[in-house]
Amino acid sequence: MHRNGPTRDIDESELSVTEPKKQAAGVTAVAVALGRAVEEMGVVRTARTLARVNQVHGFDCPGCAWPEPTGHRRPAEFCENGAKAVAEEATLRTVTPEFFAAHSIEELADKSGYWLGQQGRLTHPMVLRPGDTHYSPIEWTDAYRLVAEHLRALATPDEALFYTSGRTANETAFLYQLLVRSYGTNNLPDCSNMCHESSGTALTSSIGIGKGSVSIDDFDAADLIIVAGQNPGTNHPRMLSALAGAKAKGATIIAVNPLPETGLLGFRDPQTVKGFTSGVSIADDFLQIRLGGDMALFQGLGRLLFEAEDAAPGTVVDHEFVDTHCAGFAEYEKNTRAVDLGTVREATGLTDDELGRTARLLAESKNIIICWAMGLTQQAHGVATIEEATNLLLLRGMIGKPGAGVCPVRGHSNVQGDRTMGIWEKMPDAFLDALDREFDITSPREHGFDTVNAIRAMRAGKAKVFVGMGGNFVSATPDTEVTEAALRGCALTVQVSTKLNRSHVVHGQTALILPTLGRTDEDLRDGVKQQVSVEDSMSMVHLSTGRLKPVSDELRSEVTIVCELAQTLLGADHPVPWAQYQRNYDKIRDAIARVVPGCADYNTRVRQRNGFVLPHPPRDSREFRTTTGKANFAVNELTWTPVPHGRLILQTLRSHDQYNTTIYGLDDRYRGVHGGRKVILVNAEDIAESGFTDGELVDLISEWTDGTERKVTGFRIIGYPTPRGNAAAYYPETNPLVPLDHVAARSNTPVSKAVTIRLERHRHVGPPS
Ligand SMILES: Nc1nc2c(c(=O)[nH]1)N[C@H]1C(S)=C(S)[C@@H](COP(=O)(O)OP(=O)(O)OC[C@H]3O[C@@H](n4cnc5c(=O)[nH]c(N)nc54)[C@H](O)[C@@H]3O)O[C@H]1N2
Ligand SMILES: Nc1nc2c(c(=O)[nH]1)N[C@H]1C(S)=C(S)[C@@H](COP(=O)(O)OP(=O)(O)OC[C@H]3O[C@@H](n4cnc5c(=O)[nH]c(N)nc54)[C@H](O)[C@@H]3O)O[C@H]1N2
Ligand SMILES: [Mo]
Repeated sequence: MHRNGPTRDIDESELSVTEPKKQAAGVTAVAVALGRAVEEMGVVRTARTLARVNQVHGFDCPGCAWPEPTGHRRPAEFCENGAKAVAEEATLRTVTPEFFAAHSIEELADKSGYWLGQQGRLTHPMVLRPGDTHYSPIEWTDAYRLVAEHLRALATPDEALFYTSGRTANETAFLYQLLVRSYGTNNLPDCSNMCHESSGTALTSSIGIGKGSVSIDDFDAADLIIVAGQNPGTNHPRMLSALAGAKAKGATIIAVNPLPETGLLGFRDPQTVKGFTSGVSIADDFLQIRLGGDMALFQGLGRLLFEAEDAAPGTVVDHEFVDTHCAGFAEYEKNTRAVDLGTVREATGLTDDELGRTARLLAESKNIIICWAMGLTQQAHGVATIEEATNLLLLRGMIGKPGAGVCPVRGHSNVQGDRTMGIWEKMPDAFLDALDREFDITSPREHGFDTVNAIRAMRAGKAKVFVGMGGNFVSATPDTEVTEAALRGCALTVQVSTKLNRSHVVHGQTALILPTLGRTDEDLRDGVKQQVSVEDSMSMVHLSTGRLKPVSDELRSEVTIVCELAQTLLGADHPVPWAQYQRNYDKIRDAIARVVPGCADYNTRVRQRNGFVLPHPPRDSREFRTTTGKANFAVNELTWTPVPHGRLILQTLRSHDQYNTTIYGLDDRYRGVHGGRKVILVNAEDIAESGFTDGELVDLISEWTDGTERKVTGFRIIGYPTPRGNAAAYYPETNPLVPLDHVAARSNTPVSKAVTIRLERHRHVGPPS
């Protein structure tokens, strides 16, 4: 039943461009999803698998973190991109020891991430020893021993790094951080450092908890929903159904984005009969903002709200909420009233009319939700931007009541749960105290390295062992050349993975690939089916059960890998009952219940029909556990992203046919880019002004404040309706352009959405093709 992956790699000369689509989803989406699924796993496995996505007794879709509806679940509670995520994992294509024997590392290092991923599921633990040209098979026990030897040889545990990507389930995450802290370090960088860290930082400071305050039902009660810096049509397609539902109940929806993203502007719900034939326009208004202009927008809107309050006192500012629950209002008011609207227009590119009508809606709406994703977080002033959005909601009393609140829309399906379970380089002492009490260990208290600092540490030779629990560190991180050199400097790199990726071919002196079960795979221990649990973007925790027969008997669950490594590394007399946990995941959940706040009675509650919702003090009782004990109005100096003369500001984003560094295919259907990925979308007037022609090949050179430059070559320039001076290109191809030190203030998140670049005509070098 096994299949081989495609042999052909991407040929960028086959790239073609069509008009961007006006509507998302609909019949095409269903057809594309089924086509991909059948291609990867055949008809029977497709039918068996897709019917189980996001169902009560099924598995959690590994696509995104958007919640499932709590009431009636439709038979197909998935979307085109969820189906692609499932097909990618449930594929019958395999990467076997024979594959590794046939392909040297040198050869694999020349392949695209797309080609690597398309080869299929990893089937055996593999090792690459110093001097080897090919990976070769290794026994699991030998692999653990090798890792333990390297870890024991370090001068201090702080020379090791333990990365996590957000697919890891709660049970694994809890045990993994327990292993890492038992070993003796807090070096737990994760994908969240590159993702919603800015949201967590801002919200913790403003409302005392780094999570969103709305639940899925709040969408039905909202009358204004702002979606800023997010492309749900591609990255959270099921959110479109929630938005369409809110709209049907009378909500107004405003999209704030530099790009006219198809899903936001038009949507055909593939899950309703009507949606097959006719679509709705999701956004009632589209504010085409300049990259990095959102902080100016929110401050400008704040000023207009104060003016509206002056015109009709007592109708705009929720004085009762502000007086009872907030701190810092007077200073916020003073600062905000002084905001210069001319600067706001320049920073945002928006007109007085656009600002005025948005302010009016904010002043008049009874229930307001603000949603956001990477367009806000991956900015140098991302934390302050999110604080300013939160300020508006506080001013209007919009936290802790139905139909209103902050909604950071998470990325990876369990990235929020991983944090709840302790995957964080600076977990609060209270959590560590509880961990130590439960297990009779002594967790280190000194904070560890986040993702950017982990790269710096490897570069400086201060970190020598890298362990990745999922993810694709090399391709996901900024400044590719720097990061690759940093990893190559390690003594050992270990990747616990489902699929082949670039992090396996850019490696330390010794490298290990440990193949693991995915969300869809059946996980049997002593003949008993094990389940794992996850938390969605709205703090709902529920079970996930894989049912597919794994593609190889050699695969081990992430829990097993952590427990077996722990026993080898920490010895048989270690106080944590690793052997028990590995056999019965209920035992892990019992420990979680005793250690993790809000998880009491975990085993029982997680088995309820829709699981359970974790406590959120601002949402539940308008309680704000901040430094002041109140919700804090933040005061920030207005920061934005001007375009230097003759330069462009580049954002690096996702196509419709990828999951982060996993490239499903070469079809960014909604934006009209097909057959290739090396494109840069530029305003047609900027193309004309700079003397290029549409379709020409260019090199992109990024410029950093220290005078250094970085370059990627051979990108096709395409005229696209993005604001003047603002360009867009796909991640991860453009990661080499993002300087490692270009990080957001306070969250240390790489600024992937604002890189200053110039374009140069591409000169073909090398042999003619
Ligand atoms: N199919 C699929 N689903 C996914 C993913 C995937 O790769 N594929 N990734 C998952 C992950 S980990 C995450 S974090 C999420 C990511 O979800 P998104 O944040 O939607 O992902 P991006 O493609 O980075 O899109 C950023 C959006 O912000 C806009 N934007 C960029 N800069 C600015 C700005 O300065 N201001 C404003 N207002 N808008 C701006 C861009 O035009 C774009 O629409 O999706 C998750 N879901
Ligand atoms: N320039 C730029 N860079 C970015 C971003 C951007 O917008 N622009 N976005 C950032 C964001 S938001 C994020 S979240 C990061 C993503 O960073 P990562 O989470 O590190 O990257 P992914 O591409 O999601 O990881 C894919 C790999 O995970 C492995 N995998 C998949 N499922 C499983 C599983 O169940 N278990 C295990 N053990 N492994 C599994 C597979 O081997 C696969 O190759 O990238 C960040 N980097
Ligand atoms: Mo993310």
